Amino acid sequence: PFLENVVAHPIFRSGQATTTLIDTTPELFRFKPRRDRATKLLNFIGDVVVNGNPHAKGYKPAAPLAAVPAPTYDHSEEPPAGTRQKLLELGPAKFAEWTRKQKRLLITDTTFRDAHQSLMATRVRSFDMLACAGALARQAPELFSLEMWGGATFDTAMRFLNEDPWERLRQLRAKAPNICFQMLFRGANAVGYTNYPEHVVAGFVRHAAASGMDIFRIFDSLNYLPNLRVAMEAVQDTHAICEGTVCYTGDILDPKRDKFDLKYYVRLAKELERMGAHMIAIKDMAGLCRPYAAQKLVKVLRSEVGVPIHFHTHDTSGINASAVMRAADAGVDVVDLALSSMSGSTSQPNLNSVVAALEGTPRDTQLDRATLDRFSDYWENVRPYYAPFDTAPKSGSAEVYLHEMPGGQYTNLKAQAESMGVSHRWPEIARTYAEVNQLFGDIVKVTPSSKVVGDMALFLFSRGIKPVDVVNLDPGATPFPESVIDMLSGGLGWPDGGFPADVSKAVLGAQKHRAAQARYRAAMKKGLKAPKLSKRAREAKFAKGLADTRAGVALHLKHEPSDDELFSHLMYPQVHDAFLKHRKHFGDVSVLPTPAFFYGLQPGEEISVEIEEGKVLIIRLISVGEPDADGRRIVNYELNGMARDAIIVDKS
Ligand code: 3PY
Ligand code: ZN
Repeated sequence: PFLENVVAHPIFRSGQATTTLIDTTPELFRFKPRRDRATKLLNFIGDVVVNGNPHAKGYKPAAPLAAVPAPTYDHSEEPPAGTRQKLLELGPAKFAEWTRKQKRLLITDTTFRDAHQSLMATRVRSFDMLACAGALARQAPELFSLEMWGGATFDTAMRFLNEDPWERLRQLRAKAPNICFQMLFRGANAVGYTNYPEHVVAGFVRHAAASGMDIFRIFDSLNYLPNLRVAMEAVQDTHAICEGTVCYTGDILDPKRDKFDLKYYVRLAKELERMGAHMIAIKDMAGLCRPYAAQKLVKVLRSEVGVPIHFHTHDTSGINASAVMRAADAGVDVVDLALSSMSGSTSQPNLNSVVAALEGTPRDTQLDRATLDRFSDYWENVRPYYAPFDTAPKSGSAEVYLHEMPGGQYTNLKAQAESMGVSHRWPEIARTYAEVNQLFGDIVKVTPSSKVVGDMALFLFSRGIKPVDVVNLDPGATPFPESVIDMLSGGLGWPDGGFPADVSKAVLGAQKHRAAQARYRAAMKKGLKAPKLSKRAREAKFAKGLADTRAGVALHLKHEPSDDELFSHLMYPQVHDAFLKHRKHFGDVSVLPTPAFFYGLQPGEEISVEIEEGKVLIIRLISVGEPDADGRRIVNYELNGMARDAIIVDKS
């Protein structure tokens, strides 16, 4: 573009250009893409104004939503060193030792990931995180980590927010270079819903670590440990912490739920330690770990394994801050909490209040509560931007001990029930979910196994089939959801003891059931035995697989993919295609303030948009014209004080 500008400039064309033309003619540096970017954004806003954002559920705020000021800080000051510097200095094993030696309770802030995944269907945009991340890095550098990536964020960023998840990671990293970043990684499912080839899983881990990820919490939705091996080894080849995860379900205090007793969890944790985990997470994704169970579990795990224990829970019951306190008493090293205004209900317990509860005690967190309160205030004011997605229960409920749904699934399944017009029968659906869990033999329920239980529950409910009657159906004759067939066939791995044979046979039919049983037996025989490869050998093996995969993706995209594009495509091919198309058409819309992104502007409303550091567009909506014969409307703006318009097709 620079050369185009030079060649097009009147002085150059007059033949009188000298080398000083470049120094004396600043407009040469104003490239067309900048104008393009403004035009694209005006088209996007115009489209939202005229047609609505297809992902905003038709919601329109009554009055314009004001910009929320984030906590301020001195931009010339570097953030103080934090856990990230410690990790880079010590390496993961020594860092874990340091973690275990801390007397204070260490805290992971989940506000940027699980809190909004559980409360607001994972809709929080990078914009609102970036606005406060720089201040957080400087004012709360004692935090152990920020959980800000993985889980459902990868999918929703592209699918609903038209954002690039990799850019989110790097932009946040730039704002907060001092606190460890943490992600949730679904073992062999990476950040998707199905199993990916080994080179894809390992490649993804590597690229995430290189892009700034420090702590990988790796879990399997059936606690099937062979599914964790590839990701765990891949993390061990980087600078990052490999956090092996035990998903918690059932109730260790209930002798009748003996499938998931204390021994079960201890066995898993020890196995994970043997597999090289630097830390162990207890992942209580549904908030089922009751206070006294948490105390017992942490106490035993802490004495049975030598690495730090990291406790994750949800406050769905309303009582799980107490589980955190009991875990703290029992010596847990790190706990997950969310800032006050993003906590409670299906989200994590309240970070600020736990800090207050421990002040002056041996496990004082050494975090400054007044500072954290300012960040909570910020989120309290931002939260109304996400009103159409903010559908979590208003209070805690002991119903969770019946249905055992993970925090993030509850609101999704409820919305699905609503769209089927059966939300008034929610208690029956919740009961069906619990019965389907028993039908499958009582399994761990977390993405993606929780989705399979949900799919089956809605399938049976909508057909009026009782879960206990499934075993009496003609084998293989009912069109069960694909996800159910896949899980019972071993597509997600295996729960302890496999799936009940009568259910497997009824769902799969006799022949497929026999094949599934053979696969189960082979898997049990193999167990965790895998060819022990050196790091070099692993790298070579995966490099070959990835090179072939990359060539295929290049063919599809019609250009050589960047690593970001490669892994986004591999996780979600169609969603990524749609994302690229949107970006080509409208540019990078992540720079827009959230109200403008979801709800457009109202006449007279003005926003400032920083399209890159120091380059700001002031956009004011003036008016929206009537549609012409072809349904086109003229949207009038002022852009940096100059009249501009966009022509938008009204799709109504
Ligand atoms: C996810 O996999 O997204 C989860 O949050 C599971 O709890
Ligand atoms: Zn969670």
